[in-house]
Amino acid sequence: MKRTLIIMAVLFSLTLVSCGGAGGASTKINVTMTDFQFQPSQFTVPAGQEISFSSANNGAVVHNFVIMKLGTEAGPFFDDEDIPNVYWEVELVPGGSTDTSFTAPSEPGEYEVVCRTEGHIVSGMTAKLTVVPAE
Ligand SMILES: [Cu+2]
Repeated sequence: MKRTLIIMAVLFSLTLVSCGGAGGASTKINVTMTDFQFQPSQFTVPAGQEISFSSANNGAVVHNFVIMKLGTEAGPFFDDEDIPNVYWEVELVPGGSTDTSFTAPSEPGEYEVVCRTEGHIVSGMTAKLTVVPAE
């Protein structure tokens, strides 16, 4: 019972946060990967919607766009224990690009995005996906 209340309080505060700056929700993500950055590194999408995802790897090594599940983070290094916490991911070889899509998480909140290639998180290859309630 107590736990339920805490979860509800967290969800409520997340709702307040997203109402504060929810202006730019989009069903399109267009991101460039370089060594070692996502550009841009902040995305806002509506919950549960189909999101078209376009990306190019302009770097010299393999990069990934990995969305972690709500409430999980990969930490400084992505390892085996992080695999069950992956919500969605795509991998691009150097010079590669993709046009694909995924379904946005149904739960509003802030989701961590990382590149799982070894050493890239500590090199700064992280981003934030904000999921806001669909209208
Ligand atoms: Cu990377």
